[in-house]
Amino acid sequence: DELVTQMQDDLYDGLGEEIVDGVNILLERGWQPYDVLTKALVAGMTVVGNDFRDGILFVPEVLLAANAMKSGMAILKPLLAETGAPKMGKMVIGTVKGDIHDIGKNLVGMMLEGAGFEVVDLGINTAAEAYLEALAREEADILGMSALLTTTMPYMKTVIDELVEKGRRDDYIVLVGGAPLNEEFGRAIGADAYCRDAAVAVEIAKDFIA
Ligand code: B1M
Repeated sequence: DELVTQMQDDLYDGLGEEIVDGVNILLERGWQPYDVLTKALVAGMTVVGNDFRDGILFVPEVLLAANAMKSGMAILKPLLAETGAPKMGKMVIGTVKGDIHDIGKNLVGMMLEGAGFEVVDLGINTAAEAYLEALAREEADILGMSALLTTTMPYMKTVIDELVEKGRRDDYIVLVGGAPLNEEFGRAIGADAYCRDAAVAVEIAKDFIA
């Protein structure tokens, strides 16, 4: 599809208004919000990520691309959330301390809301105390943590260890995700599950709650 290719280019160039237009056009053409999200926005961000890795793009450009992506996600959010699905449970989610990547986390939150979960988003750079405090205050069922850096993913273990130490580990289902993680890492740090993407996170959360 030409428009999808164009949108991926626009995302690469950090053109927020064009992304908003593209999202609206695809929706008018009858695309499902989830397809717009994955096939246009997430796929476009993958291209950005590759060129960032290869030293072709730098932080300022990637930041523009991320902001353009967020403009598109803002349109999709209410569409993904308005499903009238029965209430499933409550998740506290946040990106771990030292890490400011939030697009994947936001996406997971959006999809979970769409599936009927209540989501309390602690934002980025979240310290263990903040997770523990929010889990108790919100009487949450699930803890979700996101990390995009190899240097911040070990912090997930810090949070889980803290839960263990306080005797609260078994009170919550702990789900983790983020590009550098894998299933083995999830097991090693004592999480209940590693979630490859937002759709998988929804399926796993549902399985645990059911
Ligand atoms: Co950063 N960055 N970045 N960055 N950045 C990566 C992660 C990197 C892989 C790029 C690269 O080199 N190829 C690299 C990490 C390398 C490593 O650790 N080995 C990197 C780096 C190095 C950095 C800086 C250190 C760069 C610098 O300053 N020199 C710096 C760090 C800042 C910090 O956090 N302290 C930095 C900064 C930034 C920006 C600010 C410019 C921007 C973030 C903007 C924002 O988020 N608001 C940015 C971006 C955009 C990226 C890439 C290009 C894209 C990330 C993204 O949004 N992907 C990224 C490249 C990449 O990932 N390949 C990169 C789209 C998103 C939908 O996918 O986040 O994977 P993702 O989420 C998925 C799944 O992983 C999963 O579901 C999501 C949806 O399907 N998931 C979960 C994620 N979290 C989950 C939680 C769950 C469940 C599933 O809980 C239950």
